[in-house]
Amino acid sequence: MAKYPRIRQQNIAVFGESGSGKTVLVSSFYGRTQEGSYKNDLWDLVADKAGQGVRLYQNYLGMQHNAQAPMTNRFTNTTYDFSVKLKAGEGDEEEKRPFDELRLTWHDYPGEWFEDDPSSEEEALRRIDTFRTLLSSDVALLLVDGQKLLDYRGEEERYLKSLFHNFRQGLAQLKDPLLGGDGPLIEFPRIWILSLSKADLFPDWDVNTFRDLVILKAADEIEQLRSTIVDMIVTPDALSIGEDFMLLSSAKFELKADSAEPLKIDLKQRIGLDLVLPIASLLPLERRVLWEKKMELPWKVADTLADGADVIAAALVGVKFTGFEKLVRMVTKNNQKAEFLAKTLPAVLAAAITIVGPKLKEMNEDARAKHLYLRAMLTQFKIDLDQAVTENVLRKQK
Ligand SMILES: Nc1nc2c(ncn2[C@@H]2O[C@H](COP(=O)(O)OP(=O)(O)OP(=O)(O)O)[C@@H](O)[C@H]2O)c(=O)[nH]1
Ligand SMILES: [Mg+2]
Repeated sequence: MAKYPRIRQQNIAVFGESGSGKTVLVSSFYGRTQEGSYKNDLWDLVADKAGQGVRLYQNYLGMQHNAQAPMTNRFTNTTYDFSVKLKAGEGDEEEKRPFDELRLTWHDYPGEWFEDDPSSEEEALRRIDTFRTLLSSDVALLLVDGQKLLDYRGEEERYLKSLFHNFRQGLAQLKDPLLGGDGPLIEFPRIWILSLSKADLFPDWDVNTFRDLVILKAADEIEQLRSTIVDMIVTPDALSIGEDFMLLSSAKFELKADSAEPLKIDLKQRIGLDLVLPIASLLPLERRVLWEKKMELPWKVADTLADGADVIAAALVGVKFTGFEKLVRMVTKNNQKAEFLAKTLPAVLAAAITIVGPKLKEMNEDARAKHLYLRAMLTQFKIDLDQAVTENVLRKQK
Protein backbone atom coordinates (compact mmCIF):
# COMPACT_ATOMS: atom_id res chain seq x y z
CA MET A 1 0.00 0.00 0.00
CA ALA A 2 1.19 3.50 -0.77
CA LYS A 3 2.37 5.63 2.10
CA TYR A 4 0.18 8.57 3.14
CA PRO A 5 0.40 11.42 2.85
CA ARG A 6 2.35 11.53 -0.38
CA ILE A 7 4.25 14.77 -0.54
CA ARG A 8 5.47 17.03 -3.34
CA GLN A 9 8.30 19.32 -2.37
CA GLN A 10 8.57 22.83 -3.80
CA ASN A 11 11.14 25.46 -2.90
CA ILE A 12 11.15 29.17 -3.25
CA ALA A 13 14.05 31.48 -2.46
CA VAL A 14 13.50 35.12 -1.54
CA PHE A 15 16.47 37.49 -1.73
CA GLY A 16 16.33 40.99 -0.43
CA GLU A 17 18.37 43.55 1.42
CA SER A 18 17.68 44.38 5.03
CA GLY A 19 14.39 46.23 5.28
CA SER A 20 13.16 45.19 1.84
CA GLY A 21 10.12 43.46 3.30
CA LYS A 22 10.97 39.75 3.57
CA THR A 23 9.71 39.06 7.08
CA VAL A 24 6.52 41.04 6.54
CA LEU A 25 6.00 39.08 3.32
CA VAL A 26 6.16 35.66 4.89
CA SER A 27 4.13 36.83 7.92
CA SER A 28 1.37 38.15 5.68
CA PHE A 29 1.48 35.05 3.46
CA TYR A 30 0.98 32.71 6.39
CA GLY A 31 -0.89 34.93 8.86
CA ARG A 32 -3.84 35.53 6.60
CA THR A 33 -4.56 31.81 6.39
CA GLN A 34 -4.65 31.50 10.18
CA GLU A 35 -7.41 34.01 10.78
CA GLY A 36 -10.69 32.61 12.00
CA SER A 37 -12.52 34.31 9.17
CA TYR A 38 -10.26 32.83 6.47
CA LYS A 39 -12.01 30.34 4.24
CA ASN A 40 -10.42 27.90 1.88
CA ASP A 41 -12.49 24.98 0.76
CA LEU A 42 -9.62 23.12 -0.91
CA TRP A 43 -6.64 23.10 1.41
CA ASP A 44 -5.16 24.21 4.72
CA LEU A 45 -1.80 25.89 5.15
CA VAL A 46 0.17 24.57 8.09
CA ALA A 47 3.56 25.63 9.45
CA ASP A 48 5.56 22.46 9.99
CA LYS A 49 7.44 23.95 12.91
CA ALA A 50 4.80 25.04 15.38
CA GLY A 51 6.99 27.72 16.98
CA GLN A 52 7.67 29.29 13.62
CA GLY A 53 3.96 29.37 12.83
CA VAL A 54 3.14 31.06 16.11
CA ARG A 55 5.81 33.72 15.57
CA LEU A 56 4.62 34.48 12.07
CA TYR A 57 1.01 34.77 13.20
CA GLN A 58 2.11 36.97 16.08
CA ASN A 59 3.85 39.25 13.57
CA TYR A 60 0.66 39.32 11.57
CA LEU A 61 -1.54 40.19 14.54
CA GLY A 62 0.90 42.85 15.70
CA MET A 63 0.59 44.54 12.32
CA GLN A 64 -3.16 44.17 12.17
CA HIS A 65 -4.00 45.32 15.70
CA ASN A 66 -1.12 47.60 16.68
CA ALA A 67 0.22 48.79 13.32
CA GLN A 68 3.50 47.30 14.50
CA ALA A 69 5.86 45.82 11.91
CA PRO A 70 8.04 42.87 13.02
CA MET A 71 11.58 43.33 14.33
CA THR A 72 14.38 43.28 11.85
CA ASN A 73 16.35 40.07 11.72
CA ARG A 74 19.56 41.17 10.13
CA PHE A 75 22.38 38.77 9.44
CA THR A 76 20.36 35.60 9.78
CA ASN A 77 18.83 33.41 7.19
CA THR A 78 15.67 31.51 7.91
CA THR A 79 14.01 28.58 6.29
CA TYR A 80 10.27 28.30 6.73
CA ASP A 81 8.52 25.02 6.09
CA PHE A 82 4.87 25.06 5.15
CA SER A 83 2.54 22.28 4.16
CA VAL A 84 -0.44 22.77 1.95
CA LYS A 85 -2.71 19.97 3.09
CA LEU A 86 -5.52 19.04 0.77
CA LYS A 87 -8.91 18.41 2.29
CA ALA A 88 -9.76 14.74 2.56
CA GLY A 89 -11.27 13.49 -0.68
CA GLU A 90 -14.34 11.31 -0.98
CA GLY A 91 -14.50 7.66 -2.00
CA ASP A 92 -11.37 6.54 -3.75
CA GLU A 93 -10.31 10.05 -4.77
CA GLU A 94 -7.50 9.99 -2.25
CA GLU A 95 -6.11 6.72 -3.48
CA LYS A 96 -6.13 7.87 -7.05
CA ARG A 97 -4.59 11.26 -6.58
CA PRO A 98 -0.83 11.34 -7.11
CA PHE A 99 -0.11 13.36 -3.99
CA ASP A 100 -1.89 14.72 -0.95
CA GLU A 101 0.37 17.46 0.27
CA LEU A 102 2.40 20.20 -1.26
CA ARG A 103 5.32 21.20 0.88
CA LEU A 104 6.69 24.69 0.39
CA THR A 105 10.11 25.48 1.72
CA TRP A 106 10.65 29.21 1.79
CA HIS A 107 14.30 30.25 1.98
CA ASP A 108 14.83 33.76 3.28
CA TYR A 109 18.26 35.23 2.49
CA PRO A 110 19.39 38.48 4.10
CA GLY A 111 20.82 41.11 1.84
CA GLU A 112 23.83 41.69 4.11
CA TRP A 113 25.30 38.55 2.72
CA PHE A 114 25.71 40.40 -0.48
CA GLU A 115 26.73 43.71 1.04
CA ASP A 116 29.28 42.81 3.70
CA ASP A 117 32.14 40.36 3.61
CA PRO A 118 31.87 37.50 6.07
CA SER A 119 33.37 38.43 9.42
CA SER A 120 35.17 35.11 9.92
CA GLU A 121 36.13 31.89 8.20
CA GLU A 122 33.33 30.17 10.05
CA GLU A 123 30.81 32.72 8.86
CA ALA A 124 32.05 32.25 5.29
CA LEU A 125 31.53 28.50 5.52
CA ARG A 126 28.09 28.96 6.99
CA ARG A 127 27.09 31.18 4.08
CA ILE A 128 28.22 28.59 1.56
CA ASP A 129 26.40 25.82 3.38
CA THR A 130 23.24 27.80 3.54
CA PHE A 131 23.43 28.86 -0.04
CA ARG A 132 23.71 25.22 -1.00
CA THR A 133 20.27 24.56 0.46
CA LEU A 134 18.86 27.05 -2.00
CA LEU A 135 20.11 25.18 -5.04
CA SER A 136 17.08 22.94 -5.20
CA SER A 137 14.77 25.95 -5.65
CA ASP A 138 13.61 26.37 -9.22
CA VAL A 139 12.41 29.90 -8.63
CA ALA A 140 14.05 32.82 -6.85
CA LEU A 141 12.41 36.15 -6.09
CA LEU A 142 14.83 39.05 -6.05
CA LEU A 143 13.24 41.92 -4.16
CA VAL A 144 13.58 45.50 -5.32
CA ASP A 145 12.67 47.66 -2.34
CA GLY A 146 9.85 50.03 -3.31
CA GLN A 147 10.68 52.39 -0.46
CA LYS A 148 14.23 52.76 -1.80
CA LEU A 149 12.90 53.56 -5.25
CA LEU A 150 10.92 56.39 -3.65
CA ASP A 151 13.94 57.57 -1.66
CA TYR A 152 15.98 57.73 -4.86
CA ARG A 153 13.23 59.13 -7.01
CA GLY A 154 14.62 60.55 -10.24
CA GLU A 155 17.95 58.80 -9.73
CA GLU A 156 16.76 55.26 -9.15
CA GLU A 157 19.78 53.97 -11.04
CA ARG A 158 21.91 54.69 -7.98
CA TYR A 159 19.93 52.19 -5.95
CA LEU A 160 19.22 49.68 -8.69
CA LYS A 161 22.76 49.46 -10.00
CA SER A 162 24.18 48.87 -6.55
CA LEU A 163 21.52 46.30 -5.71
CA PHE A 164 22.28 44.13 -8.73
CA HIS A 165 25.99 44.77 -8.52
CA ASN A 166 26.24 43.68 -4.87
CA PHE A 167 24.18 40.65 -5.56
CA ARG A 168 26.39 39.64 -8.43
CA GLN A 169 29.53 40.14 -6.36
CA GLY A 170 28.08 37.96 -3.64
CA LEU A 171 27.29 35.19 -6.09
CA ALA A 172 30.68 35.44 -7.75
CA GLN A 173 32.34 34.90 -4.37
CA LEU A 174 30.34 31.75 -3.87
CA LYS A 175 31.20 30.32 -7.25
CA ASP A 176 34.38 28.40 -6.45
CA PRO A 177 33.21 26.97 -3.14
CA LEU A 178 29.86 25.95 -4.66
CA LEU A 179 31.27 24.31 -7.75
CA GLY A 180 34.05 22.71 -5.75
CA GLY A 181 36.00 21.60 -8.81
CA ASP A 182 33.12 19.53 -10.15
CA GLY A 183 32.31 21.89 -12.99
CA PRO A 184 29.10 23.80 -13.61
CA LEU A 185 25.96 22.96 -11.65
CA ILE A 186 23.00 21.09 -13.06
CA GLU A 187 20.63 22.17 -10.35
CA PHE A 188 20.37 25.90 -9.71
CA PRO A 189 17.48 28.36 -9.61
CA ARG A 190 16.84 29.07 -13.26
CA ILE A 191 13.89 31.43 -12.95
CA TRP A 192 14.73 34.76 -11.30
CA ILE A 193 11.71 36.99 -10.85
CA LEU A 194 12.53 40.64 -10.24
CA SER A 195 9.89 41.62 -7.71
CA LEU A 196 8.88 45.07 -6.58
CA SER A 197 8.19 44.88 -2.85
CA LYS A 198 5.95 47.47 -1.13
CA ALA A 199 4.10 47.95 -4.42
CA ASP A 200 1.30 49.66 -2.45
CA LEU A 201 3.56 52.74 -2.50
CA PHE A 202 2.95 52.95 -6.25
CA PRO A 203 -0.80 52.76 -6.72
CA ASP A 204 -0.55 53.85 -10.36
CA TRP A 205 2.04 51.32 -11.41
CA ASP A 206 1.53 48.02 -13.12
CA VAL A 207 4.22 45.40 -13.69
CA ASN A 208 5.22 46.99 -16.98
CA THR A 209 5.93 50.36 -15.34
CA PHE A 210 8.25 48.57 -12.94
CA ARG A 211 9.89 46.53 -15.68
CA ASP A 212 10.51 49.57 -17.86
CA LEU A 213 12.14 51.44 -14.99
CA VAL A 214 14.43 48.55 -14.11
CA ILE A 215 15.49 47.99 -17.69
CA LEU A 216 15.97 51.67 -18.38
CA LYS A 217 18.11 52.19 -15.30
CA ALA A 218 19.96 48.92 -14.76
CA ALA A 219 19.92 46.73 -17.89
CA ASP A 220 23.71 46.42 -17.89
CA GLU A 221 23.89 45.29 -14.27
CA ILE A 222 21.22 42.66 -14.89
CA GLU A 223 23.16 41.43 -17.89
CA GLN A 224 26.29 41.14 -15.75
CA LEU A 225 24.37 39.24 -13.11
CA ARG A 226 23.13 36.92 -15.82
CA SER A 227 26.64 36.26 -17.12
CA THR A 228 27.85 35.48 -13.62
CA ILE A 229 25.15 32.84 -13.28
CA VAL A 230 25.78 31.57 -16.81
CA ASP A 231 29.32 30.69 -15.73
CA MET A 232 28.00 28.59 -12.88
CA ILE A 233 25.51 26.29 -14.62
CA VAL A 234 25.21 23.76 -17.41
CA THR A 235 22.81 24.56 -20.26
CA PRO A 236 22.95 28.28 -19.54
CA ASP A 237 20.30 29.00 -22.18
CA ALA A 238 17.83 27.56 -19.72
CA LEU A 239 17.93 30.62 -17.50
CA SER A 240 15.45 33.46 -17.11
CA ILE A 241 16.70 36.58 -15.46
CA GLY A 242 15.43 40.03 -16.27
CA GLU A 243 12.55 38.46 -18.14
CA ASP A 244 10.05 37.81 -15.35
CA PHE A 245 8.70 40.58 -13.15
CA MET A 246 6.06 40.88 -10.48
CA LEU A 247 4.50 43.30 -8.02
CA LEU A 248 4.34 42.40 -4.34
CA SER A 249 2.74 44.12 -1.40
CA SER A 250 2.15 42.45 1.94
CA ALA A 251 -0.34 45.06 3.12
CA LYS A 252 -1.31 48.65 2.58
CA PHE A 253 0.85 50.73 4.92
CA GLU A 254 -0.51 54.10 5.93
CA LEU A 255 2.16 56.21 7.59
CA LYS A 256 1.85 58.85 10.30
CA ALA A 257 2.31 62.35 8.96
CA ASP A 258 6.01 63.24 8.51
CA SER A 259 7.14 59.90 9.84
CA ALA A 260 8.17 56.47 8.66
CA GLU A 261 6.07 54.93 11.41
CA PRO A 262 2.92 53.12 10.35
CA LEU A 263 -0.42 54.50 11.49
CA LYS A 264 -2.43 51.67 10.05
CA ILE A 265 -1.50 48.44 8.28
CA ASP A 266 -4.33 47.01 6.21
CA LEU A 267 -3.52 43.37 5.65
CA LYS A 268 -6.61 42.83 3.53
CA GLN A 269 -5.06 44.85 0.72
CA ARG A 270 -2.31 42.68 -0.66
CA ILE A 271 -0.73 42.34 -4.08
CA GLY A 272 0.88 39.26 -5.57
CA LEU A 273 1.15 37.20 -2.38
CA ASP A 274 -1.39 34.67 -3.51
CA LEU A 275 0.85 33.95 -6.46
CA VAL A 276 3.62 32.43 -4.38
CA LEU A 277 2.14 28.93 -4.35
CA PRO A 278 1.09 28.95 -8.02
CA ILE A 279 4.52 30.26 -9.00
CA ALA A 280 6.40 27.68 -6.96
CA SER A 281 4.33 24.79 -8.23
CA LEU A 282 3.45 25.64 -11.82
CA LEU A 283 5.94 28.14 -13.21
CA PRO A 284 8.85 25.65 -13.43
CA LEU A 285 6.61 23.26 -15.33
CA GLU A 286 5.53 25.99 -17.74
CA ARG A 287 9.07 27.18 -18.24
CA ARG A 288 10.29 23.69 -18.91
CA VAL A 289 7.79 23.35 -21.72
CA LEU A 290 8.77 26.75 -23.14
CA TRP A 291 12.46 25.90 -23.10
CA GLU A 292 11.91 22.45 -24.52
CA LYS A 293 10.28 24.10 -27.51
CA LYS A 294 13.21 26.45 -28.01
CA MET A 295 16.17 24.22 -27.33
CA GLU A 296 17.43 20.75 -26.80
CA LEU A 297 17.11 20.53 -23.04
CA PRO A 298 19.28 17.72 -21.65
CA TRP A 299 17.20 15.22 -19.74
CA LYS A 300 19.13 15.73 -16.50
CA VAL A 301 18.46 19.46 -16.62
CA ALA A 302 14.78 19.09 -17.51
CA ASP A 303 14.36 16.55 -14.76
CA THR A 304 15.81 18.74 -12.00
CA LEU A 305 14.22 21.89 -13.35
CA ALA A 306 10.66 20.88 -12.72
CA ASP A 307 11.16 18.04 -10.36
CA GLY A 308 7.87 16.22 -10.13
CA ALA A 309 6.45 18.03 -13.16
CA ASP A 310 5.18 14.70 -14.41
CA VAL A 311 3.07 14.22 -11.34
CA ILE A 312 1.73 17.75 -11.34
CA ALA A 313 0.90 17.65 -15.02
CA ALA A 314 -0.90 14.34 -14.60
CA ALA A 315 -2.91 15.76 -11.72
CA LEU A 316 -3.73 18.90 -13.64
CA VAL A 317 -5.13 17.18 -16.68
CA GLY A 318 -6.48 14.31 -14.67
CA VAL A 319 -4.60 11.54 -16.40
CA LYS A 320 -5.29 8.38 -14.46
CA PHE A 321 -2.19 8.53 -12.45
CA THR A 322 -1.66 4.94 -11.44
CA GLY A 323 -0.88 3.83 -14.96
CA PHE A 324 1.04 6.94 -15.79
CA GLU A 325 3.14 6.70 -12.67
CA LYS A 326 4.00 3.12 -13.38
CA LEU A 327 5.13 4.07 -16.84
CA VAL A 328 7.27 6.94 -15.59
CA ARG A 329 8.87 4.88 -12.83
CA MET A 330 9.52 1.97 -15.13
CA VAL A 331 11.09 4.15 -17.73
CA THR A 332 13.21 6.25 -15.38
CA LYS A 333 14.59 3.17 -13.68
CA ASN A 334 15.47 1.72 -16.99
CA ASN A 335 18.02 4.02 -18.51
CA GLN A 336 17.86 2.91 -22.10
CA LYS A 337 14.22 3.85 -22.08
CA ALA A 338 14.85 7.32 -20.71
CA GLU A 339 15.00 8.59 -24.22
CA PHE A 340 11.49 7.39 -24.84
CA LEU A 341 10.27 9.25 -21.80
CA ALA A 342 12.14 12.37 -22.78
CA LYS A 343 10.10 12.30 -25.96
CA THR A 344 6.74 11.44 -24.43
CA LEU A 345 6.73 13.49 -21.26
CA PRO A 346 7.01 16.94 -22.83
CA ALA A 347 3.83 16.25 -24.76
CA VAL A 348 1.98 15.47 -21.54
CA LEU A 349 3.39 18.56 -19.86
CA ALA A 350 2.60 20.74 -22.84
CA ALA A 351 -0.96 19.45 -22.86
CA ALA A 352 -1.28 20.34 -19.20
CA ILE A 353 -0.19 23.94 -19.55
CA THR A 354 -2.03 24.77 -22.74
CA ILE A 355 -5.42 24.43 -21.11
CA VAL A 356 -6.62 27.99 -20.58
CA GLY A 357 -9.67 30.21 -20.47
CA PRO A 358 -13.18 28.75 -20.31
CA LYS A 359 -11.93 25.18 -20.60
CA LEU A 360 -9.70 25.65 -17.55
CA LYS A 361 -12.53 27.24 -15.60
CA GLU A 362 -14.82 24.40 -16.51
CA MET A 363 -12.24 21.85 -15.33
CA ASN A 364 -11.87 23.74 -12.08
CA GLU A 365 -15.63 23.86 -11.46
CA ASP A 366 -15.97 20.23 -12.36
CA ALA A 367 -13.16 19.23 -9.98
CA ARG A 368 -14.69 21.29 -7.17
CA ALA A 369 -18.11 19.78 -7.72
CA LYS A 370 -16.65 16.28 -7.60
CA HIS A 371 -14.45 17.09 -4.60
CA LEU A 372 -11.31 16.29 -6.54
CA TYR A 373 -9.31 18.66 -4.37
CA LEU A 374 -5.88 18.24 -5.89
CA ARG A 375 -7.12 18.92 -9.37
CA ALA A 376 -9.24 21.79 -8.15
CA MET A 377 -6.24 23.34 -6.43
CA LEU A 378 -3.90 23.03 -9.40
CA THR A 379 -6.43 24.32 -11.90
CA GLN A 380 -7.11 27.20 -9.50
CA PHE A 381 -3.38 27.94 -9.32
CA LYS A 382 -3.29 28.11 -13.09
CA ILE A 383 -6.34 30.39 -13.18
CA ASP A 384 -4.63 32.67 -10.64
CA LEU A 385 -1.41 32.82 -12.67
CA ASP A 386 -3.25 33.59 -15.89
CA GLN A 387 -5.30 36.26 -14.17
CA ALA A 388 -2.21 37.92 -12.67
CA VAL A 389 -0.75 38.17 -16.15
CA THR A 390 -3.98 39.67 -17.53
CA GLU A 391 -4.10 42.16 -14.66
CA ASN A 392 -0.46 43.13 -15.16
CA VAL A 393 0.70 42.04 -11.72
CA LEU A 394 2.95 39.36 -13.22
CA ARG A 395 4.91 39.41 -16.42
CA LYS A 396 6.39 36.17 -17.65
CA GLN A 397 9.09 35.42 -20.16
CA LYS A 398 7.55 35.01 -23.58
N1 LIG B 1 4.44 50.12 2.24
C1 LIG B 1 4.89 48.92 2.60
N2 LIG B 1 5.84 48.82 3.52
C2 LIG B 1 6.30 47.59 3.86
C3 LIG B 1 5.78 46.41 3.26
N3 LIG B 1 6.43 45.34 3.79
C4 LIG B 1 7.31 45.85 4.67
N4 LIG B 1 7.23 47.20 4.73
C5 LIG B 1 8.05 48.10 5.57
O1 LIG B 1 9.39 47.69 5.52
C6 LIG B 1 9.89 47.43 6.80
C7 LIG B 1 10.87 46.28 6.80
O2 LIG B 1 10.20 45.08 6.49
P1 LIG B 1 10.79 43.66 6.95
O3 LIG B 1 9.88 42.62 6.42
O4 LIG B 1 11.06 43.65 8.39
O5 LIG B 1 12.18 43.64 6.15
P2 LIG B 1 13.22 42.42 6.04
O6 LIG B 1 13.50 42.24 4.59
O7 LIG B 1 12.72 41.24 6.78
O8 LIG B 1 14.51 43.05 6.72
P3 LIG B 1 15.65 42.27 7.56
O9 LIG B 1 14.97 41.39 8.56
O10 LIG B 1 16.43 43.35 8.19
O11 LIG B 1 16.46 41.49 6.57
C8 LIG B 1 8.65 47.17 7.66
O12 LIG B 1 8.89 47.49 9.00
C9 LIG B 1 7.62 48.06 7.02
O13 LIG B 1 7.71 49.37 7.56
C10 LIG B 1 4.74 46.55 2.28
O14 LIG B 1 4.22 45.59 1.69
N5 LIG B 1 4.34 47.83 1.99
MG1 LIG C 1 13.38 40.23 8.37
